Amino acid sequence: MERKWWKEAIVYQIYPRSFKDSNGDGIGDLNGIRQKLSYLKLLGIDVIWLSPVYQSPNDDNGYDISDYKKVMDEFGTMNDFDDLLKEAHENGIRIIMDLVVNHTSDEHPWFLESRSSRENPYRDYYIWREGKGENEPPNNWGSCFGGSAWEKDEKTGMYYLHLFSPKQPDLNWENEAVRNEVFEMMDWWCRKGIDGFRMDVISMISKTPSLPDGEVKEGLYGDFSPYAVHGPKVHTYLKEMNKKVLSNYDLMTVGETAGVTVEEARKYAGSGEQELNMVFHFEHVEGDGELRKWTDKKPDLLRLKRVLSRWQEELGDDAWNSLYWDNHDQPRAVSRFGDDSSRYREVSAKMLATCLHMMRGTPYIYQGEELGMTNYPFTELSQFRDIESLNAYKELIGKGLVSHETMMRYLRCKSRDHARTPMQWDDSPEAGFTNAVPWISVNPNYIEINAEKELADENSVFHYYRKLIKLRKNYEIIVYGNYELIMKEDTRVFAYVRSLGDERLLVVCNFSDEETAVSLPEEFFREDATCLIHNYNDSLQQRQSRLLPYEAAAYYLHK
Ligand code: TEU
Ligand code: CA
Repeated sequence: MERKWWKEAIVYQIYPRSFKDSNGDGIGDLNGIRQKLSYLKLLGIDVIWLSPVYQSPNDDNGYDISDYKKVMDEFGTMNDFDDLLKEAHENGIRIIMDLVVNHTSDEHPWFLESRSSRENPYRDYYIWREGKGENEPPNNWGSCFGGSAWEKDEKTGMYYLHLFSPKQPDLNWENEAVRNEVFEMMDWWCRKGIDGFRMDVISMISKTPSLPDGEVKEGLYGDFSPYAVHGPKVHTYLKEMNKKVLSNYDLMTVGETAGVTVEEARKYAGSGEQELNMVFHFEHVEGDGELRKWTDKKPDLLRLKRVLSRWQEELGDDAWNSLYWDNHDQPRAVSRFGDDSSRYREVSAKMLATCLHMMRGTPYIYQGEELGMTNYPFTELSQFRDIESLNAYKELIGKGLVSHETMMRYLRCKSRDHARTPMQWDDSPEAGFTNAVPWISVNPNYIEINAEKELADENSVFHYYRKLIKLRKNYEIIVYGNYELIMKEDTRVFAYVRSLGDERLLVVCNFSDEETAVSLPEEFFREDATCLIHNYNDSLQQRQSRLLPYEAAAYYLHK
């Protein structure tokens, strides 16, 4: 398999709004990130993925961009950005930018022009259609954030498409001028010296031009995905982007491709395709909902094993995988897949980290995950900031589909805001994130869970992540080895074997809070095998037949 730096890298995602406030306005910013570069260096990561820092009215926290070449005032200036990039590079850390080009903000000058008249030269930059009837949108599609995916614009009496909020109109990629604007903008950032892109909902940029009605589920709106996800020209556009921009630089590119299957991923990220380096799939974090994404059930381990193993085994040598539990759209991993009780929080956070970081692919750590940060104990609707959570509450309650109590339980489990509460740096007021009132509340458990405390404790979750990162740097098998799931039907234990040449690696993770009997392959418990990492710090005997609650370990053998 071909060696590449981005296959060997560990990525750390920063959600700037919630990372570190340097100027006391309660909002994280670029200089805050700069102050914490030494922390990231200590952790050992190679790449920062920066969630959007561009000028934005913040309807969706920066995923609605009104100027791609300006920094959001709240985050600082372009000079601050340049300084951050320079200092990161001096520390051996690369930065990849979030590229949000399925849509812009409705306050982007292109859209202001576009909506101003039917004849405006920018009209075709967006997707405008006549309504079906007087007050009936062009089709029945629902938007990801609730309501119709169409907004009627009174000025010209036509509708524009927005797969997300009405303040995020979709760009018309059919229009060559749009593509050229986007490519020129990307090139401008590349010339600045950035190291790549994470491409927001890039699987949705091409729509079936006839925009047919979608199947109606739950009696609300039609499903646009057959016509707008992996649409007819998505690969044509990405090949064009690759040719015109990406191939001219040494970049890392990862596509956010909701709804992607293994077969489809090979097209986006196959080495011969000249499109992207890798994609994010969502199979392990989606599909568990009772009402759309909403649920309060724990994920099913058998399904999780099946899904992650399929991606490990079937993507093959030709395409590359992204590994993640968490991002800014997901609840906290330890609360969701592990156990955030005080008894098991640390050990289960380490178990999850072991399970993911010993797999093949490029691992992503979401800010705070390396501390074992947990979900927030939300009790009131007024505590939420996220447009998705607030809209879902309004819509689902409004339509009588769910009660207030049930919806609050769902939000307590799955709201995107769990990921967005401030980084917990120390035990001073507001967790050292800010000396003002933060834009969203700090999790009250910051006295117990914070970076300062974990840095001082060599058995902390933080130092465990450091160790995992070092192992990946020292053992090729972790990056490039083959993967095989063992104990397939076990409902508590996730175990797999990696192999590369004469080397073998056994990874075993107990996902349950009970001691569990196992029967692990003999060879890993011979004298010449070593235990590379273990999440219980008392000097346990290497155990072939019993696992403690949430126990995890990796055993290595060189024949
Ligand atoms: O998310 C894309 C996406 O598919 C979301 O609908 C995601 O599934 C949802 O947030 C999960 O609840 C990207 C960004 O990551 C997200 O933050 C943005 O809100 C969205 O695109 C629009 O830009
Ligand atoms: Ca600030």
